[in-house]
Amino acid sequence: MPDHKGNDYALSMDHTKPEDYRFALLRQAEYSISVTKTAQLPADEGAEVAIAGRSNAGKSSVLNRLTERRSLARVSRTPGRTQAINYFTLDAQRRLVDLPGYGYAKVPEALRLSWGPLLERYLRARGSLRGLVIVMDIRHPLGPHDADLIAFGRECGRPVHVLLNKADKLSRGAGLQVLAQLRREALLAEVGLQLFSAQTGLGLADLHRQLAAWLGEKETPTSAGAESESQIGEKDSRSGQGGRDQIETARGPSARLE
Ligand SMILES: Nc1nc2c(ncn2[C@@H]2O[C@H](COP(=O)(O)OP(=O)(O)O)[C@@H](O)[C@H]2O)c(=O)[nH]1
Ligand SMILES: [Mg+2]
Repeated sequence: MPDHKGNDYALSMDHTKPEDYRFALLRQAEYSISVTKTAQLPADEGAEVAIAGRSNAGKSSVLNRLTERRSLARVSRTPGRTQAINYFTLDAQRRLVDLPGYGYAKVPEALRLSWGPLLERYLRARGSLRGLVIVMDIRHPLGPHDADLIAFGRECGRPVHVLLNKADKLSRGAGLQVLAQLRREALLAEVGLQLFSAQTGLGLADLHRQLAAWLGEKETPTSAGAESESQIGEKDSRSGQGGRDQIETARGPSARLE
């Protein structure tokens, strides 16, 4: 995480289209447990959302931004926990789940092989898993590991929401171009896709809305006509919310996803 003053994200947000929705529950996040074996998983009840991404895409920074809790990233960096499934409790029934980073060359093959099956079983069988957030660096989007995870997640029937993180590194036009290009990928036909910046907070309201939808908060509708700054694709229907004009509900035949 680059240095931030405690409150500067509000200043760096785009005020031309105020998008200040926050799912307050996320601020309750507290580290609870690191899991390396299926048997250690918390009781499979309530609801949880998992976040994944290639190492260095900014997963820890996204978690920090999302929860406004810097200590969460520190937990994920603790040796031994980087290859674990890290749980963060939101309340008695809801959790955020930090999945191991992938595509990181320094991870020994033996480790990779040992957490692969855990991750696979988790994605296949976890009843309380409501959705998967996948963090990508917008400058290197949809690498082979990302594609594998999305394909596998979809195969398991998991809703997927992709963050094109570090959008601050590109001009707005260039960012939108990447978004439009990815929108045409068959693999992403039923996947939510948005620009994001853990550094500036771009797209944060959209991400909060997605998590609120998955984790079960009744959202108060935003003002009619408010448009999403970062999002043109969305898997789940979000009726009754602002920003619909910008949201193209992609519901192609699921047969397109093998
Ligand atoms: N410019 C910019 N840098 C970012 C952003 N998100 C993360 N980074 C930087 O990318 C690097 C990796 O971030 P980190 O959160 O540790 O990635 P992780 O390995 O996926 O957990 C760090 O140097 C971060 O400061 C972002 O939105 N914009
Ligand atoms: Mg990290």
